[in-house]
Amino acid sequence: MKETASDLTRISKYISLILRHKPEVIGIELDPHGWAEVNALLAGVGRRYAIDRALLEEIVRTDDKQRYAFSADGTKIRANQGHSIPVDVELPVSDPPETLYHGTAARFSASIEAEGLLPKSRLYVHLSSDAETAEKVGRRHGKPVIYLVSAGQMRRDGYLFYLSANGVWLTRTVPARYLQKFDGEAAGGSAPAAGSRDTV
Ligand code: HQG
Repeated sequence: MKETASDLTRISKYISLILRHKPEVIGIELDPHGWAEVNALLAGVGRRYAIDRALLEEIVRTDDKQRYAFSADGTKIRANQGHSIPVDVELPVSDPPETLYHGTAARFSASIEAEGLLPKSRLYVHLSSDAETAEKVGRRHGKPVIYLVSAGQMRRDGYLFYLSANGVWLTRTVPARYLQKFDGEAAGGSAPAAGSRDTV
């Protein structure tokens, strides 16, 4: 029987859990660079969902955020970013654009404006290169709020930025002085420059 899109999403979420957070749920370990053996992953996921190599390849190929990558020889797989367990996925240090975006929930604003952006359970703070993506990320947590991050200034001040294989910008923390609340209409797709900026 052919899997539906929602079946694939359910399996993909389980794979994310394994490759980013809890490989132990299927009794495997990731290597220091975040790789899992494809055969071990298939065996472990297969105890819960019908999966084979072809389906895993379809999930990797069609993933909307390109969350996963196979090793060059195809024997290993890892998540491109989003980990809470300490692995080094060999992210290149990269010069960010002048402005990046972070979407969060309104209820976190007071804390964020007091202590800056912290990675919380993950290894890095996740930043987007466009406001629309940040808005979607924020909506996962509640009523969305978007912050502009003065990434270029941070870089000039010595902070390091990494660009994941799937285009997510990562950095360890963002002090509050580099944040401005963004009051644009990202969800409607209007240009970020049209929004007003409130200094935090
Ligand atoms: C918030 C998804 C209070 C932060 C997305 C966020 C992303 C603070 C939450 C990726 C804070 C952590 C990551 C502070 C940060 N006080 N709250 N000082 N500093 N926070 O899920 O960025 O679909 O770990 O704003 O697309 O929401 O899973 O991070 O709301 O790229 O592939 O603490 O996950 O990708 O939440 O999302 P998360 P995130 P996937």
